[in-house]
Amino acid sequence: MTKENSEHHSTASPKSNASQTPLKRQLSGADDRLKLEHWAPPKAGIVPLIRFNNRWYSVLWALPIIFVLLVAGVAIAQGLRELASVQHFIELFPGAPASQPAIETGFPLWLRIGHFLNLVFMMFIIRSGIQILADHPRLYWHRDCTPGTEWFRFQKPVPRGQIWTAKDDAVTLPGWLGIPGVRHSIGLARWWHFSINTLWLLNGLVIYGLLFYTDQWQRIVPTTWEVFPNALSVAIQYLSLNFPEEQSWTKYNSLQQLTYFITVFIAAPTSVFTGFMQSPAISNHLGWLGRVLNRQRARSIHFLALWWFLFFILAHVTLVFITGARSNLNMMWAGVHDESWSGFMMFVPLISIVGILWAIASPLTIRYARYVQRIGAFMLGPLKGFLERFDPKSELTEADISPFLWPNGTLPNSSEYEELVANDFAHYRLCISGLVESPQEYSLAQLRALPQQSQITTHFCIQGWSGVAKWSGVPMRDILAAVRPKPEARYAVFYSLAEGSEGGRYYDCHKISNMQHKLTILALDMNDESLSVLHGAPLRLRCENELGFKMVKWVSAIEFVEDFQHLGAGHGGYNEDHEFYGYKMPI
Ligand SMILES: Nc1nc2c(c(=O)[nH]1)N[C@H]1C(S)=C(S)[C@@H](COP(=O)(O)O)O[C@H]1N2
Ligand SMILES: [Mo]
Repeated sequence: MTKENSEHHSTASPKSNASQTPLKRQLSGADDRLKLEHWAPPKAGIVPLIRFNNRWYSVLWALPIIFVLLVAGVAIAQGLRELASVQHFIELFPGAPASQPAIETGFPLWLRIGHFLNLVFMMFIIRSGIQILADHPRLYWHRDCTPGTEWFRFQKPVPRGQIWTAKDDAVTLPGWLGIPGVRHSIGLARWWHFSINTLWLLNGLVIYGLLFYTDQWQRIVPTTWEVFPNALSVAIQYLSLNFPEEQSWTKYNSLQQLTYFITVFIAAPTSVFTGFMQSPAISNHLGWLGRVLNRQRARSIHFLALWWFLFFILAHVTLVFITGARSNLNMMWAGVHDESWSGFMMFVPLISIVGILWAIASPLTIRYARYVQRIGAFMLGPLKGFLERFDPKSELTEADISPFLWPNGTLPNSSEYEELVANDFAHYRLCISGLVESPQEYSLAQLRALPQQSQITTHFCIQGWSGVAKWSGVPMRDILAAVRPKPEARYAVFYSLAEGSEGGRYYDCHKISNMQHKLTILALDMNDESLSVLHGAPLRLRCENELGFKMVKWVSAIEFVEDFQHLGAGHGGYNEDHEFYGYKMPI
C-alpha cells in the first residue's frame, strides 16, 4: 500500500481506499525487456493432432504414410515406364508444352535479389506465424471456438471443472522455432509477422511488376492446358528416378511451372487475404464476407497455406540439390548458366547470413522487446490508423450466438471487488473524469435507467479465438453527450477494478473517434443476463473494431486525457505496457 493510500484510509466511506487514490497512481510501470522471471511460466504443448470423424490422430503418422507413398510411387512409376503406352505418353508430353516460350534473359539480378529477400522474409514470417498460432494452439472451421470442436490442436483438451482462460491455453515453443519462442509472446510475434509481411508484400509487388514488365512471367504462368499432361509426365519421370532433361535456364517443366504458379499466384495472395480477414475491423466491416470467411475459417485456411509453403520449400530445396545442385545454384544465385562454382560462392555466405539472422532473432527480441514494439508500431501505425476508420458495422443474429466464449485475462481478486459482488454491486460507481465539461458518477441502477442498446457481435481476441455474444448496455455516444469531452481530450482511458497479470490496475486507452461508433457500448448484459464475474461484471467495454484486450472488463472509471504517455509505462494500456501490444489494434 502506498503512502497516499494510508492517508486517505481514515475517511470512512463504502468505497475502498483504492478507489480514492488518483487513478494514474494505481497503474504500474513495466519492463522494456521480456523478463522471463516476470513472464507467464513455460508450458509444453503436445504433438499436433488432427481430427477426422471425431478421432484424433497424431500428425507424426504423416511421416510413415508419406514414406510408404513415396516408395510405392517410385515402384509404380518405374513399372509404368515399362509400358509402351506410357512411353508414348511421355514422348507426346515430354515435360513442357511445345508452345512454351524459351526465356533468353536467364535469371536477371532483380529476380535473384527478390528471390533471396523472399527467402529471408519467409523465414521470419513462418516462425512468427507459428508463434502466433501457439498462443491459441487450436484451429476451427466455424466462428466460435467451443472446446472439443477444433479440427487441429497441439494442446491437451480444455480441462473441465476449473476456470481455464485463453492465456492458460498458450504453449511454449522452442526459441529456434518461434520468434521469440516464449510462451504467450504473441504481442512481439505479431510485430515481427506484420512488419516483415509488409516488406514481403512490397518485395512481392515489385516481383509481380517486373515479372510482367519483362518476359519472365512466362516461366511460371501456364498459358495452355497442355501443362497438365506434361506435369503428369514430369511427375512420372521424377518418381521413376529417371529425371527429365533439365532446361530451367530457359524454361521450367510443367510440374515446376504449376507449383511455382500456385505458390506465387495462389498461396501467397490466399495468405495475405486470409490474414487480413482475421482482423476485427476488416471482418466486422465486410458484412457477409466476414461471416462466410469468418475469422476461424480464415485462420484455418491461412494455416493450410502455411503447409503449402512448407511443402513447397521442402520439395523445392530438395529438387534444387538433387537435380544438379551446382548448376541450379549458378542460375538463381549467380545468374550464370555454366559449370563454375560462382553460384555456390554466392550461396554459402548469403545462406550463412540467413542462419545468423535465424539464430539472433529470438534472443534479440527478448532483450530488446520494447524496440521491437516501437519499430513494429512505426511500420504499421499508418495501416492500423487507416483500418481503425473502418466502421465495424456487422451485426449477427440470435442463431449465431456461440455456445461458448473463452474467458480471458486476470480476474479481480481484491476485497474491494468481493465486497461489491457480495452487495450485488449496490456500492459500485462508474466515475467519469478528466478533460470533460461535466464529470459524472453513475451507480449501476442509474446506468440501467439510461437508454440501453443490444447488439450481437463477434469478439476477436488477439490470441486467435473468437466468439459471438449478445451484448446490451449503454452506448458510449450517450456517455460522451452527458460528460462532454473538452476539445483537447483525445483518448478515453478505461480503468478496471482488476489488476493485470503483473500487478497494477488493468487499463486501456481508446481514441474518442472509436467511442462514437454506433456499436461502442458499456455492456451490462451478456446474452440477456447480467455480466458474470468471469466476463466482466458489472460493466465492460465493447468496441467492435478492436481486439479483445482493448475491451476492459470490470470497468470502474473512465478518464478523458490528451495523451497517455504519463499513464502506466506510457504505451496506451496494460497489455501495451506489459506484453508489448500496440494501442491501435484493428488487426
Ligand atoms: N480488466 C481486464 N479486462 C480485460 C482483460 C484483462 O486481463 N483484464 N483481458 C482482455 C482480453 S485479452 C480479452 S480477449 C477479453 C476477454 O473477454 P471475455 O473473458 O469476456 O471473453 O477481455 C479483455 N478485458
Ligand atoms: Mo485477448
